[in-house]
Amino acid sequence: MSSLFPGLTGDPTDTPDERPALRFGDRSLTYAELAAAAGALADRISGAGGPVAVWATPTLETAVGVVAALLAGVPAVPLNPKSGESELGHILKDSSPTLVLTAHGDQLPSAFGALERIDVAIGTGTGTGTGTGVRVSAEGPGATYDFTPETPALIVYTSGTTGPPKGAVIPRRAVAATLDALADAWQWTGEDVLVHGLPLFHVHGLILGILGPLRRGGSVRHLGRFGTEGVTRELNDGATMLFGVPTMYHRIAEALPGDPELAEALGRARLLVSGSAALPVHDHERITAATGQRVVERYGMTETLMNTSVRADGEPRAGTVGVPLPGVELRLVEEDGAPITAYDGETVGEIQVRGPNLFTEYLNRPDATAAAFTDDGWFRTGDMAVRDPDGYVRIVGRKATDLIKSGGYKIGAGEIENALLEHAGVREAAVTGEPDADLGERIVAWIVPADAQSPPHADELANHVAARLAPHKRPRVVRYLDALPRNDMGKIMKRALPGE
Ligand code: MCA
Ligand code: AMP
Repeated sequence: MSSLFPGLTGDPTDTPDERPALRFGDRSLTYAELAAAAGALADRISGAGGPVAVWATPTLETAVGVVAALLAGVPAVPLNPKSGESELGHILKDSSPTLVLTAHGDQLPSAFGALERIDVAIGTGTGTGTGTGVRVSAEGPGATYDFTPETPALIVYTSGTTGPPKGAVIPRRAVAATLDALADAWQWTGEDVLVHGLPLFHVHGLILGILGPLRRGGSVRHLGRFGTEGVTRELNDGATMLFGVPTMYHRIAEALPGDPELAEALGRARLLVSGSAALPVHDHERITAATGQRVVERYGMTETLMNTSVRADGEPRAGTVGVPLPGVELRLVEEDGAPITAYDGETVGEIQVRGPNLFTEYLNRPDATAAAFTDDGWFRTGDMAVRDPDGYVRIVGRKATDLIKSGGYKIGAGEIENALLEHAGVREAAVTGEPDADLGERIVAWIVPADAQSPPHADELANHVAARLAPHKRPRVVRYLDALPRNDMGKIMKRALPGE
């Protein structure tokens, strides 16, 4: 297939490409330096014979490691470096990586056992922009690595309603298709400089936020950690686009009244994009009032990459996720699967999508893969929506009540319940999401303690979940009950929980 990164051929007969590619804090790489570092690593890992794990800290090493895997045609499995023991153990067992890419000095948990580790070497040119020593990369002239458009690019783990996370196998053609469709919708070019502080183990931060600028030949500046000061600084220093989850835009909206410099910097941006969850209309309005800018929303999913977006040249409309991206077929269906033809802003149906942006399968889960698609290849998103007369899609809810979106992370109630039940002080557990102004939804644990006289403390339960799964999956609120409401079949009736 054509190169995923046309600007990264690293042909030594070319003039070294001194344009900036990646910047994390005070460390940066030009295209020539990235080609050198990732090309050398691609050579080392090309014979890996299986996926390579990437310890996905928000660093240059993660970006170089993933690019190297893509150059070599080897699938990358980005890992949350804050993963707890059982989540990490599951992902390593399920994806069977042949080695793990890390940054020098990273401490790896014992779950890695004796797995080979390669520290990503950035090279002496780091941050200096020398651009010398460029070699021919995998996708340049004389490429020797084997891959096709269907070769897996990434395996990204995503939560379901029950059980441990599933690995979504994302082929190279899906990455190319989604990034090119976004380029069309957002008039995204190599002139753009993106700023963000998203984690690098999910689609949003990694595929859109790192691979996106590299595919366009533009650059990205990663904040390491999201904060409004970093956003102000980078937008004042030439950055043109900002990507974030609604929690980040909510924090921006909260900060704006007391921070005129932030308002001015945001006013200067070419495009502000929000995704991963719904951005409340109130936050849209506060940002527009303070900056004159309209935040563009796009809608996607780990399994489908991007499906819709408000276009940069289209009419902005708060509360909608815009129109289907080029190449994406989108339909709404009734409960029985019958397509809805109405564009009336009222008739609610489940969103189903089809197109080159879709994943291939859930790794080792043919049952789950089969259940996710209709017989004629439509992917069932589980998101409920209406369509306005002009085709704008408005998401109104979700089919599964057992999926929680907190801070833009998707979290299955079942995996948290299972972790809570492993605590000796917990007899029964139910997990729900409730509205939260900052996180969108916060995780609430309903607990029947094993001993009513000495129930486990809320912090202890939060730490227990954080250590097993991940800190963002910890309950933010714990409520204690004598018994969980159950129906005649013994099934927990979450809607009957007090306050639900
Ligand atoms: C707190 N911490 C703990 C505990 N409590 N650590 C261990 N045990 C505990 N009990 C630590 C956390 O690890 C974290 O550490 C810090 O305290 C604050 O935690 P938290 O409250 O979770 O963080 P936050 O500041 O509230 O985070 C808000 C956030 C974050 C920055 C918006 O939620 C975030 O990055 N969200 C992005 C999610 C995302 O990218 N989703 C994309 C998937 P430390 O301070 O060291 O961090 S969706 C997707 O990809 C699709 C395709 C799409 O459409 O985009
Ligand atoms: P994930 O599986 O973590 O990739 O999350 C995908 C889910 O995030 C989708 O199925 C939607 O429910 C939600 N989502 C993503 N973008 C948006 C958006 N702009 N508005 C509302 N929900 C969104």
